[in-house]
Amino acid sequence: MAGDDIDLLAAAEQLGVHYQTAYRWVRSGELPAVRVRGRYRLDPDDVAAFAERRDEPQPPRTRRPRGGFEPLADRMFNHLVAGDERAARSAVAKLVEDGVRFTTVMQEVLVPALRRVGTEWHTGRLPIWVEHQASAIVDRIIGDQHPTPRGRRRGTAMVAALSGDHHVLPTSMAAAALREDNWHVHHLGADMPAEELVRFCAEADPDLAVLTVTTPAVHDDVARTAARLSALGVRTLTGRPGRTLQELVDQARSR
Ligand code: B12
Repeated sequence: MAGDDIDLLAAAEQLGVHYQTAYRWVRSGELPAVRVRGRYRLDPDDVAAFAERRDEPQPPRTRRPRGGFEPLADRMFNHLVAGDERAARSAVAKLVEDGVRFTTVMQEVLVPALRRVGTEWHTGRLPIWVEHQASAIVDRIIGDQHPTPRGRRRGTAMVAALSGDHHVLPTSMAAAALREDNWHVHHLGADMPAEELVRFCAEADPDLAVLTVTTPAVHDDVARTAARLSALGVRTLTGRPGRTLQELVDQARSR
């Protein structure tokens, strides 16, 4: 190593991370370092190369379970209906640990299970409290799995549903999918007054606005708000029931 090597603190500063984070990377062997008299020394070129590698957006992982997702979605439905939060959470955690993207888990496991809950509730086979409990469990699962990808952000996005639409889960899923695809996301949730949403975008100037729609009653408001956001120069995407999170991610990427 050349004489201008640096210590771990300087490397952490160069990488813009906490000392402990840099230490963890050194210990795991991801960040090259040598020990001199009990202290780590690093080559600044190695640190710069490491920073560059981290900045590259990660290729999406595409693992699928051997038996496909359908049986997993059925089991998830059963866990949600039984209120078995531990089983629901650990089923999702296991898939993510096995390398399935969380966006895929949401779309292929949580969405079909929720749809089935909706159908059974609508036809009177399930009481409303089961639907409420199932929604609360899914809400916490999305919180558990809050994606924090590495690398450069693609841009800033705002995700919300307008006043009159109380379905917050599709907005949480859209926010999580965009986060997993390296967007910095402002998640404003559901039932958001159009006026406030437009004001937020005027001030925060996001690269992308995503309006999620689940209740048909808000369609006209959504169209009007999308037009106002576009007039502000904010690219706006509108989602509908049945549209997928992968479609959202693809549309967000294409300019
Ligand atoms: C949970 C739930 C509720 C909960 C919501 C709680 C919460 N924390 O979110 C509560 C109890 C509040 C609720 C209330 C109501 N609900 Co509700 N609800 C549901 C349920 C079971 C799940 C909703 C959900 O999360 N869906 C998300 C899913 C599963 O996927 P998705 O809709 O395809 O959404 C995808 C897209 O939006 C995509 N996406 C998001 N953003 C973007 C952006 C882009 C650009 C793209 C491409 C994609 C995209 O992401 C999602 C996942 O892929 C559904 C069942 C269902 N089929 O969805 C009923 C359902 C939506 N509800 C329904 C109804 C009728 C109501 C009520 C009117 C009931 C009532 N009489 O009060 C109220 C309306 C309240 C209101 N004003 O909004 C109906 C709607 C029917 C219709 N077409 O009008 C459904 C379909 C149930 C049914 N089968 O009848 N509901």
